[in-house]
Amino acid sequence: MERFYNPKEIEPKWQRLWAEKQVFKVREDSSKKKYYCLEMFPYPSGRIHMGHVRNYSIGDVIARYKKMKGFNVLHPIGWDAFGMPAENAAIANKTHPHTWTIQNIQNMKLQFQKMGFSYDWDREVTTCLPEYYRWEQRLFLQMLKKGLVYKKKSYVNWCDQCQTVLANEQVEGGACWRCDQPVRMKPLEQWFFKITDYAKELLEETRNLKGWPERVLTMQREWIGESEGATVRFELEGKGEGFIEIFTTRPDTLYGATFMSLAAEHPLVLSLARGKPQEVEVKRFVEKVSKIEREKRLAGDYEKEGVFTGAYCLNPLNGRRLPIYAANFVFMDYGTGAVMAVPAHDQRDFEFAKKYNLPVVVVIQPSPKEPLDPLTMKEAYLEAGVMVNSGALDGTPSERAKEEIVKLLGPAGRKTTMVKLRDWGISRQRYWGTPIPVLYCPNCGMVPIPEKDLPVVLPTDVPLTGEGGSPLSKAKSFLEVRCPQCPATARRETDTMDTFVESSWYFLRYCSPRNDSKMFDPKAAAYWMPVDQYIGGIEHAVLHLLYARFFTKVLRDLGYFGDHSLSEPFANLLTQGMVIKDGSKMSKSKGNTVDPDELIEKYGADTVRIFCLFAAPPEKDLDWSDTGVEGGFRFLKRVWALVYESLQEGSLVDEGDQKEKQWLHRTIKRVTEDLERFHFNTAIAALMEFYNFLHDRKEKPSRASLNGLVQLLSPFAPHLAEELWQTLGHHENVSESTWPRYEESLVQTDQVTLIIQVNGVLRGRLQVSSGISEDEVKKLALAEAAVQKFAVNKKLVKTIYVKDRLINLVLQ
Ligand code: ANZ
Ligand code: ZN
Repeated sequence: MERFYNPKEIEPKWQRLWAEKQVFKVREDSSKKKYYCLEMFPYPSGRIHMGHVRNYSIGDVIARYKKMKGFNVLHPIGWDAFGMPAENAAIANKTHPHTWTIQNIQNMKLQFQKMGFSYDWDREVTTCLPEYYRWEQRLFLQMLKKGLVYKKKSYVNWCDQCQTVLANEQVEGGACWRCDQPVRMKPLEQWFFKITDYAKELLEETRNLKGWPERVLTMQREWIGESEGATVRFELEGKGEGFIEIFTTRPDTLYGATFMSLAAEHPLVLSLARGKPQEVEVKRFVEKVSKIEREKRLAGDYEKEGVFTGAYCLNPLNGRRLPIYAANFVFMDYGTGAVMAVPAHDQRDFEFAKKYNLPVVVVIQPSPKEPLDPLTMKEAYLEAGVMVNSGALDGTPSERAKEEIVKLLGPAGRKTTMVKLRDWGISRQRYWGTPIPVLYCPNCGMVPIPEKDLPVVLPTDVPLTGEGGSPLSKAKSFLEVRCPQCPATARRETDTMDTFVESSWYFLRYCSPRNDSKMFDPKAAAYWMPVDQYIGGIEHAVLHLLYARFFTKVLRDLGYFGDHSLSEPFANLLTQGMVIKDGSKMSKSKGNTVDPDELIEKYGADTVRIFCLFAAPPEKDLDWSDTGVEGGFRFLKRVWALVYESLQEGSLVDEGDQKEKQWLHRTIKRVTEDLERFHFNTAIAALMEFYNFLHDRKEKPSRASLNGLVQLLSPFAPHLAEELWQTLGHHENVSESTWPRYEESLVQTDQVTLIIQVNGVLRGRLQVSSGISEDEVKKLALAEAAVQKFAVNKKLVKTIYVKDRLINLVLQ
C-alpha cells in the first residue's frame, strides 16, 4: 500500500479491472430481485458539464448501493444523439453531423468512464444509428395504421429570407437567428401523434404515480389541463347559413353574451367577411395576427385586438343578435376556436368590449344589496352569485344554472370536457433526425414504406446550408423512389421526427439493446420494467416525461408487452437541482462554468463525486465552492491515512470494544437509512463523524470498523474503497460485496433521566434518549402535567438546559 492517497494511480486501475471482470454486466435472473436505475441519457454535446456529473453521480450511488444490497441492478447509459446542435455545428464547421456526433460520444464516454460510473456498457444505445431508429419507424407505421398518427396543416415559424422553417429556439425576439429578418407563422402540412386520445388516462394515472414528486405531477396535470364545460351552437343570421360552435366553461353566463369572438385562423372568418365592406380590413387583420410569435400569443404578451367581420349570429336561448369579431386572443387550437363573449364576467371580453364599445350585460349578481352596474364596473365579475337577466333562471344560484342552461339548450348544447393538451407535432424540417417512413406517389397519394424496406436510412450526402427548405428535399438520390404500389416514381417524405420521439422509448431498448427482430424483447421488458428509479432534471417535468408515458401506453395497446402489460414506465422519479456558481446556473453564456475534467485531473473522480453528493441534498440546487471540493479531497486523504497507519503498526483486532461497536452499527444504520431516502449529504456526514471517532481515540480501529467504513463509503468513492478493501485483505471487489447489516441491540441510544425544574424547584423527571436537543426537551417538559399546573397564566421567559441532566423552566 502506498503511503499517500494517489487517485491518479488507483482510479484508472479500478476502472480497468471493473471492465475486465464485467462487474456491472447484468442479465435477467429470475432468482434475483431486479432494480432498474436510470438517469436521463445525455445529448452528446461534446463534453460533460457539472450538471451531468451531478446527475450521473446520484444515479451511480443508488445503483451501486442497490447492487450491494443484493439486487440484480440494471444501470444503462446511451446517447440522445439526434438534434439541431449537430446540424448547426455542421453548418458552421463543415463537418458532418454524424462525424461530429460520434466524436462527441467517444469523448464523453471516456469522461464517463473516468468518473467511475457503474454502467453496463454492453447495453449502450445511440439513437442516431439505424439499428436504433428503425424500430421507431416501424412503430410510426403501426401507429399510422391505428389512426394514432395523422397529418394536418399547422403553423410553423417561417423565414421568407432564408426560405426555411425555424425551430422555436431559432427565433430570437421575433426575428430569424441567421438573417435577422422578421419571422412569420406559415401553415404547413405536418405530422402529429394523437396523444390527446390518451389525455384522460395520462391525467387519471398521475394518481398512481406515488413515487413522483408532487410538483411534477401538478405540472403534468396542468399541462393536460382538463376543463369541464359545454359546447354551444349559435346559428348564423340569414337563412340556412350554418352555425358556430363555441366551448365555454361558463354556460351559466349565456344570457350575458353580447358578441362572438373567433380565432383569426377560424375557417369562417374570411368567408363571413367576403363581399362585405369589412373584407379588406379583416384580411389585413388575419395577416397581422399570423405574424405574432406563438409564444407571445400563449403568454398573452400583446395588445388585445379584433375586427368586426360584418356578420351576426344568434343566441340560442333568447335570439339576441351578436356581432361576430375576429380576435387575436382566441386560439384556433383550443376548444372550437370560437368564444361567446361575456364582458360582464370575463376580463378579456370586458377589455375588448370597452375598447370597441360593445354592450355589457350583467347576468350574475354577487349580492342583492350591492348589485353590479355595467356602467360603473371597473372590471369583470368572475365569481359565483345569483342569476339575473336570465329569463326563467333569475334567482337561481349560478353554480346550479350551469347545469340548467345546458338542459334548456336541448340539441343546441351539450356537456363537454376539453383538454388543453395538443396533439404532438413531430414533423421537423431538419436533417439530423429519424426519417419519417412514407412516400408520395402521383397516382396513389401518401403510401407507407413497406415494413420490409425499413429502415429508411438517413442519407449522408446531403448539402447543409441552413437555407432553402428541408435539407432532405435537396438530396435527389434519397428523394426519388419507386412507388411500392404502382410503377410511378414517387417522392419520399422529407420531414424528420422530433428528437423527443427517440427519448420516449430508449428505456425499453436498454432491456434488450441488441435485439434485431424487435424494438425490445417482451420477456426482458417484463423482467426489468418499470424503471425503479429515474433521475433527471426538472426541465423535463412535462414534455419528455409525458411523451414517455404516452409511448408506454401506445406500446401496451399495440401488444408490445405480450402477456405482461405495462402502463407506466417510471415507478419513482427524482428531479435533481441545478449546479450554480456565484448565484446563477452554471452556463457557458454566464462564463461561470467549472470543467469536470480539470477537477478530475486535480483531485480525482472520487473527490468530485463526494463533493457533488455532500454539498446539497439531490433535489436542491448545488452551490459550487472551491473549499467544498478541497474538503472532500481532505476527507478521502484522511480515510486513506487512517487505514494506512492502522495497518502499519502491528495486526488489527477483529472487533472493537462496546463503544466502537456501537459507533460502527449506528453508522451503518444511519448511512443505510439515508441512502434509502437519497439523503446522500447526511450519509457522508455520518461517515465523517465515524472517521473522526476512529481517528480521535487512542485505541487503534478494529478490522470490523475499517471494513465497515470502506464498504459504506464505496458507493460514493468507489475507487478509493476498492483499493482500501483490497488492502484490508479481501479478494472480492467491494462493489460486489454484501452491504453491511447492523445489530439492533447495538444501535439503541442510551436512555437518561432528566430533571425538570420550574423556577429552580424540582417538579418532575423525564426519560429521554441521550443527546436529545434542548428544543425537544422543552416541548416534552412543557407537556408534563406537573409543569402545566405552574404554568397557568404565566409566560416562559427563559430555559436553562444542561445536556442529558436537567432543564429549568423560568415562568413569570
Ligand atoms: C364564455 C365565458 C364567460 C367564459 C365567462 C369565461 C368566463 P379554460 O378554463 O382555459 O378551459 N375560450 C374557449 N376557447 C377558447 C380559445 N380557443 N381561445 C381563447 N379562449 C377560449 O377556459 C375556457 C374559457 O376560455 C371559455 O369559457 C372561453 O370563455 C374561453 F364569464 O366562455 B368562456
Ligand atoms: Zn403509386
